[in-house]
Amino acid sequence: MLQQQEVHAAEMERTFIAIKPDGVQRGLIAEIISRFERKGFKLVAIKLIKPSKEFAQKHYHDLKERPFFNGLCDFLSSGPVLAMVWEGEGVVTYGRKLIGATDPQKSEPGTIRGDLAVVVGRNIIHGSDGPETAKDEVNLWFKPEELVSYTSNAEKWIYGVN
Ligand code: IDP
Ligand code: MG
Repeated sequence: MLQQQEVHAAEMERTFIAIKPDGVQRGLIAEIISRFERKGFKLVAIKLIKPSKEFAQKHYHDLKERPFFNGLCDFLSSGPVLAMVWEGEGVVTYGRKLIGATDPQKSEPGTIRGDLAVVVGRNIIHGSDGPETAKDEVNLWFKPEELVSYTSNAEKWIYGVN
């Protein structure tokens, strides 16, 4: 029989979240991190990097046939990106909800893109779109030793597990 705490640990998911150069340049780092933190998700990795164009092309490889691919990769590699891994129950799906629709014109108010962005080409944040993509993106952006496993004191209050 799994103990309640082991079940809890097994349910933990991780997702890759990045604040793109426009979000960093506009001073929105604290605002965006705060939304994930206040929800109850746990930060397990973070770094500020300027990815190369080749790296950006790898990250967005599934979009390589799209007309905006080249501009998108130029943009991602143009400035600092704040790369993060967040952990929590349902964090992949709910992270996307916090972020809002790809086009900020269609994002609901209350979402990050809905509140803080206006056009699709400058929508300030990236979030993995599913559990498999999340694993691939975490592995692409981070080495295993950059991921920090720890118990947060708040967890028993967030999940109701003793
Ligand atoms: P997502 O970021 O919501 O997952 P994707 O379809 O994966 O959206 O597209 C990746 C990124 O490509 C978007 O966040 C946006 O910055 C950019 N993008 C998507 N569609 C367009 C477009 O029609 N024009 C310009 N840029 C786009
Ligand atoms: Mg996507």
